[in-house]
Amino acid sequence: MSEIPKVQYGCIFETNGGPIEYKQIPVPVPKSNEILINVKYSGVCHTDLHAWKGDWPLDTKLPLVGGHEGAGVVVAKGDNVSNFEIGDYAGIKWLNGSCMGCEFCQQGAEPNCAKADLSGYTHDGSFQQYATADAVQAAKIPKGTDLAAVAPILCAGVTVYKALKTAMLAPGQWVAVSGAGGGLGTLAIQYAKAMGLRVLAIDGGEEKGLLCKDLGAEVYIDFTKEKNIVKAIQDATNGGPHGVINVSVSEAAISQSCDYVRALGKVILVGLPAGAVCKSAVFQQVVKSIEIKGSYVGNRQDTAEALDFFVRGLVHSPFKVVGLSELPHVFELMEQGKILGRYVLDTTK
Ligand code: 8ID
Ligand code: ZN
Ligand code: ZN
Repeated sequence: MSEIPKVQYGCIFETNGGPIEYKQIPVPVPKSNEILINVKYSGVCHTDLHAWKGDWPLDTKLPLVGGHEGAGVVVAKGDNVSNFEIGDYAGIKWLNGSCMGCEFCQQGAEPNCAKADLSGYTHDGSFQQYATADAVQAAKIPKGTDLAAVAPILCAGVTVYKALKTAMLAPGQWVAVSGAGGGLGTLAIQYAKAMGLRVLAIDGGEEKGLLCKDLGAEVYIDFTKEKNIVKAIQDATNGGPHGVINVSVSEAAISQSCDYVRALGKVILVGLPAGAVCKSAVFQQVVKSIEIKGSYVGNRQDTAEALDFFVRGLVHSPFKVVGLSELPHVFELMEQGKILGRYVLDTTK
């Protein structure tokens, strides 16, 4: 066993929207129920940007180390941990831990637990070289897995896989992915295809269009160019998609999905633009009998299933690796909508 240092490099901020400092910070000590993971790579999710800005109606801890798509190796564990051994590969997810005793935890809906502890939000996350995770919720990653490539599966992959399950669509039906060129969207296209669905992708710009098509979307709608988005989507899908996975960070795009979805269709809300409201015309909603459902990450079973698709080579996040110290730059690009797929941080740089 390699020795665990007392200090490490991490990205930390003291105030929401304040400077993000890449500096030496203490290595956390795992509690009795926790494992200590030497994080090798961490994806950067748009949620990390929301956490830094503090634009959601839920307080973050401060100071905070963000990050919740961490993939690494177990280097220490608390006395009560029996499901991980030193040397195992483990993943840090958004849901770091939960009470395991409330009505939601009891039915496997741990993300909905009122006491949910969130990585990179209420619990220091994966933008550091060593991070702690509740062993019950930490993801099991098979040994030999490419840790950079698997990182985006831990939030983006699990989330879109769960959203597609929530939509309960049948093979051969159309699903629209709104925000298809981003971290969640690029994986949603591939999970949808692997589940036998036909994919219409919506995002902005030619580069994202080429990427979406490359990943398996049959149709691409460029929201920055298309004048009548509702008509274009309904025409391309012969009456509207049977389901919509909303992963954009746009209130307008979310409300619009209630307009173009097919009768009896499912509108799934995943993206969380600050202060947004989903507007659906009651007349249309009733006459078309559409469903609007929220979907929030996934539970342990969803995680295992989403990882299985990755391990079998069915889904692969288009990602770019940069050093952990580059996090502020990655946030800038993300804010401008310039990221194709995901950025993954190498914690050694
Ligand atoms: O459990 C959950 N519900 C969950 C889990 C993980 C992430 C929710 N999220 C939320 C994040 O907090 C964020 O609000 O999902 C949203 C998307 O996360 P992401 O995929 O990590 O973000 P991104 O990589 O920046 O991709 C967003 C894409 O949306 C496009 C952008 O161009 C970008 O490619 N987009 C935007 I902004 N406006 C659009 C529009 N009007 C649009 N695409 C189509 N139409
Ligand atoms: Zn996330
Ligand atoms: Zn609970």
